[in-house]
Amino acid sequence: MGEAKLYVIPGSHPSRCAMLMLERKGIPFKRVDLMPVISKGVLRAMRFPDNTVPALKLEGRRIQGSREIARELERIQPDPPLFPADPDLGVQVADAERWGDTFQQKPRRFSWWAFKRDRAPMASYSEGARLGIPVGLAVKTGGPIVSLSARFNEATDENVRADLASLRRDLDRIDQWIADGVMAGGEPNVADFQIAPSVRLAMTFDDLRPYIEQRPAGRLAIGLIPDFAGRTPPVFPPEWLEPLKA
Ligand SMILES: N[C@@H](CCC(=O)N[C@@H](CS)C(=O)NCC(=O)O)C(=O)O
Repeated sequence: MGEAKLYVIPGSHPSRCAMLMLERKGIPFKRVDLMPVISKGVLRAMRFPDNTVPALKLEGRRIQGSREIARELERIQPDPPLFPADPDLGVQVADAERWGDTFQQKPRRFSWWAFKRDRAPMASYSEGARLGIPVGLAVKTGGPIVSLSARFNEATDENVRADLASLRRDLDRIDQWIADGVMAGGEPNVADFQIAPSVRLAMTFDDLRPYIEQRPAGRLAIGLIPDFAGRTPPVFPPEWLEPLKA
């Protein structure tokens, strides 16, 4: 097997999902760190079909998207499995994974909304990354990247406030999957790997961590990813956090 190459953006939660799955499968890979926005051009130039990370080059094939990568890894290296053998559980896990793919958008929007207000915390998400330029410089000159990313991801006040208002329900749903053994049921599965990085990214927000860390969802995220880089000090208007308190 030629060396796998995984293209990521520092702090990107689906990128972390792909890294976790490659590690779980014991497939060695080289991580290539890209800057947001610039990543799009690089991936196109590399002849990937789409312009998002994670993007994986594996045995000459180009696989893009965390869910596609999960399936390809399972195909080439069935052990240890990412998908449960039991068909009923398999359906539930696949449903949770699909939901997790859309849930990704919330912590993504939180990040871009926050960086639009203050770029300084961005540096902490790039700890250990190799971007080709010093992280401090990337952050200093990163205004246009942040504006564009906030726009691409519709990180508006209205959307972020709504995302926060529904976050408690999302966490309840994840906790229920954990209670039902769909997630966190022993060997980590594809739903764990898909959802935990999103929860973990949300936990890098000082505003959100207290509402997540004591929950089963929070414990799962910390357990699978103890070392997620990044921290954002309080940033959301307090009234936007009210629904989390109820
Ligand atoms: N649902 C896709 C989402 C991929 C995605 O949107 N990735 C973001 C980073 S988290 C990206 O590449 N954004 C482009 C950019 O920031 O310029 C997956 O799971 O792979």
